[in-house]
Amino acid sequence: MTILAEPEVRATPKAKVNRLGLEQSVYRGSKTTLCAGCGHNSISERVIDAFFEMGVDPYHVAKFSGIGCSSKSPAYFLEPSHGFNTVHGRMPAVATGAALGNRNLMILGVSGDGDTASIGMGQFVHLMRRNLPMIYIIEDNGVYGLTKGQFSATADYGSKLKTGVINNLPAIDTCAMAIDLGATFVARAFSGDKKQLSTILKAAISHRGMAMLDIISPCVTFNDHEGSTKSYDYVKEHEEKLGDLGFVPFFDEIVVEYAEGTTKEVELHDGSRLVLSKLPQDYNPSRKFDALRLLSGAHEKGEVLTGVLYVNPSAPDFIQLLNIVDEPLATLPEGRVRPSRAAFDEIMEEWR
Ligand SMILES: Cc1ncc(C[n+]2csc(CCOP(=O)(O)OP(=O)(O)O)c2C)c(N)n1
Ligand code: SF4
Ligand SMILES: [Mg+2]
Repeated sequence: MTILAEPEVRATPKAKVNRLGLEQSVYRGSKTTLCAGCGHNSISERVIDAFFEMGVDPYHVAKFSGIGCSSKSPAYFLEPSHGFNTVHGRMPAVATGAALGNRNLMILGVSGDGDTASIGMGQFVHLMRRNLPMIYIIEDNGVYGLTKGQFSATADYGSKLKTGVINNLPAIDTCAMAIDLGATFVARAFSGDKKQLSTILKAAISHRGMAMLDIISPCVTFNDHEGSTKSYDYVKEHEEKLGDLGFVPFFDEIVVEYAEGTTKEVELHDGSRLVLSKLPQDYNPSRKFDALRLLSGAHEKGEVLTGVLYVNPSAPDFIQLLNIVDEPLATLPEGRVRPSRAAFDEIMEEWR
């Protein structure tokens, strides 16, 4: 008689879940159609990680973008979230409307350097000064990638296109502008620096107010060659980090060690802590002037200063300033948003 061996019972490894019980796959999106190696793809991966790890409810996120390769990115992450791909440079107006219409949504905007600093500049500046609670990401490659690589307004003076054309116009620094105008969390990162970018994204998720992140994101097709100051090689060689970052989410008990005397702790709106270390001695992330001085100094040296440059967790955001009701406007019944006949007549009477 043949004795059959017992089938081997193997436990299937359980997928890791976050504090909402969701697997990371829920935070993914469609397969990317961007070029292989595009910095924008790395940013999408970090967004997936950060939203998963922070346990953000993807059903309460609304993604907005303009037009460009970068603006296509929201299709590649957070599939269950609301999404609105707007007109070129007009994302801020649409995102503002959504934020006011439903204050319970977490607003995430993704733009490009062309979408923000050229056609969208008028909308960008007002968005920053309003301190709208949202995360605004610029995937910054110094070119209009989607339209075949013309210089954008963030291209550095003297940088060279693949065609040999030299940029003879000064660059716009979106971080310096955002700090000056009133954004309350401003950072610069590099798409290839996984650890730093994840930390900055997680801190931005915890901030209440405008979190503006300029992420240098090389365009491997039109702007990753010798002579470009936004290529992988150039940024890797010239990146100057503004301290190492450690972020401790409020629901996680990770203990991070920092060298004595070289740390600066910032309490964010929700009580999470952002710890910056190895800062220059006189650096304080709550002082606008210091951030602007450092940015300007790095720029003069041809360096890319990365890190959280400025944080102000106590400034009122646009929704608080408008003093609108606590419930999302979108859920108010008609009886509360439409004046009664008598109230309407009274108003009209005042104008007689
Ligand atoms: C009103 C309008 N003007 C011009 C264009 C052409 N256009 C499409 S994308 C783009 C620039 C995109 O550059 P950027 O925002 O830097 O995105 P990237 O592709 O580099 O990620 C331009 C000029 C357009 N689509 N609509
Ligand atoms: S053209 Fe440039 S920006 Fe657009 S997907 Fe390709 S590498 Fe990315
Ligand atoms: Mg671009």
